[in-house]
Parts: sequence; C-alpha cells; structure tokens
Amino acid sequence: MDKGCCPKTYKYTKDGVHLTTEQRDFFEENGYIVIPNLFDPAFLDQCKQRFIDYCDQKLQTKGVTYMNDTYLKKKGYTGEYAMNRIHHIHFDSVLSKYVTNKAMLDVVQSIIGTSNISCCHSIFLNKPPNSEIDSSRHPMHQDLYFLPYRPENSIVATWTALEKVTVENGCLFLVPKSHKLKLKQHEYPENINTNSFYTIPDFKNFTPINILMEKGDTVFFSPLVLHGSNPNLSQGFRKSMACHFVDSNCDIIELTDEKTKRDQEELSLLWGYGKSDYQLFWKKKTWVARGLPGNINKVDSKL
Ligand SMILES: O=C(O)CCC(=O)C(=O)O
Repeated sequence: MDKGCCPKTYKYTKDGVHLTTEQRDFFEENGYIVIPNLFDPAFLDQCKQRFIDYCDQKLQTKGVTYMNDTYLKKKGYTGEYAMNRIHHIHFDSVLSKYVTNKAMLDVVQSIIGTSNISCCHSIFLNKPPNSEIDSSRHPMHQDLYFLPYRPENSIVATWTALEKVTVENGCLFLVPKSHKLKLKQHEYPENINTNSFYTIPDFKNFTPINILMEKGDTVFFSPLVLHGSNPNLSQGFRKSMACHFVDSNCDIIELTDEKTKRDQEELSLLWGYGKSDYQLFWKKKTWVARGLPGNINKVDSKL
C-alpha cells in the first residue's frame, strides 16, 4: 500500500516563508547560511562613518561601549586604528537600523520562528591593520557559552560584511554541522591578548571553512556553531556588524560558569549599566527589534 510521502521535519528552522526550501535545508544541515547582498552599500558606508565618529570621540551614546585592540593601543595608535569593537550599537540612532533591517529580520524570523524578536547583543567589529596575530585573530568558540538564553534554537547570530572579506583581511571561519554538537567546555586561550576571548580546548579536532563574503552579504548561524576569525594581515581594515537575536519569550537560564557570570557582572558596572546580576544586565541591554516585548524584556531596556 502506498503510504504517501512523509512530510520533512525541521529542527533548526521554523518556517519557510522568508527562506527557500533549499536555503532552509542548507541551514538545517550546516547550521549557517550566507544571504548575499542583503544591505544597501550606501547604508553600510554611513555606518562605517558613524563608527569612525565614535572612535574619534565625536559621538557618545549611553549604552554604546568600546573595546580597544590592546596591542595597537600600547603602540600609540588612536581612533579607528586602535579600536577592536564597539558593543550595543542598537542604542545608536543610525547603527540601530542594522538591527531593525526588514530583510534581515525576515530571515531571523524564519529561523527562530517568531515575530517577537529581541536583539540581546550587537557589535560593530573592526580589525585594523598593523595588529599582531594574537590580538587580531578570534579563536574558535560557540557564542552560546556567553548567552543565558534557551532553548538554543530560539537564538540566531547575524554577521554582515562592510567590505569584501578575505582570508588575508580576517574573514570569519566556521565548522559546518557543528550546530549539532552540545555546548562545549570553554577556557581562556594561552596565546590570545584580548580579554574575553574564550576558546574550546580541543579546537584542533575541528576543520573550519573560511566564509568569504562581499560587502553587504550576511551570514546567519546557530549559537552552537564553532566559529572565530582569522587575523587581519592586510594593509586595510576589516569591518563588519553583528547581532544576536532571540525569541522575546525564551527562557533566561542560570549560567554554570562562575567566572563568566562574574565577568558579565563586572562589565555591567564598567559599561555604565549599573550594579546588576548578569541576568539583569542582559535584560537591561536587550532591545525589542520586532513585534511585542516578552518575558526577557521585563526590565525596560532603554537606559
Ligand atoms: O568578527 C570577528 O572577528 C569574530 C566575531 C566573533 O566571532 C564573535 O564576536 O563572537
């Protein structure tokens, strides 16, 4: 007897409204997908200029926080030549348009499966030239290690190239299919000069691929995907913007690593979010990107 065809079951994406079946199948299988040409180049240039204005201290916004490349800073470099990243760009009136971009949120919605979407972390990433390898590279890690949200498939990361990214200027690398792994143990790498960059002890057992991208291309990936980035060995900059999106009604969990909790509580003070336990810190900096607020937004995130 013909039992008919079984419907496909999907675990890592929730609907195919904004992803083709091929794109959805690719994400299910590999844990990431690159969508080309998602952003208007003129908007990305405006964002680059905004970033430079922050680096040159022409702009200041409450909640937007800085992290220098320690090596370049010590060498006397300034401005965009010394800045590694600025965090929480969703509080800036121009850069927040990255986080609310319709085309990007449509894909996020197809992956996490809700139109109630919050941005829990957003970054402008800069790899200046002249850095040393151990402060310019980002070792292999899983973002879920830092994020107190569950279940893991209610989270997705985005990373958008602001210029052509190559192996030479420090593209992302990632391990396809690693979204099927569990969260791994992380530790401070011995030879990395950037505070807060963790890695996994057995990274040598995994073979990453380089994600080469054109300006405006965006990669979406699961928070369990093993990834990092190569050092910038070119004479130019490598700039990108990234965000973590979560279902506004997902759970906030107790992190198990005491050091990570302490680090996040220290950052809350350092970055002007006040004395908070790490869960409150996340609530304070989380921002509704689409739809209605949920249980993770119970504290008003507007500083
Ligand atoms: O853009 C990069 O250099 C890597 C970013 C990254 O992996 C992260 O912030 O988790």
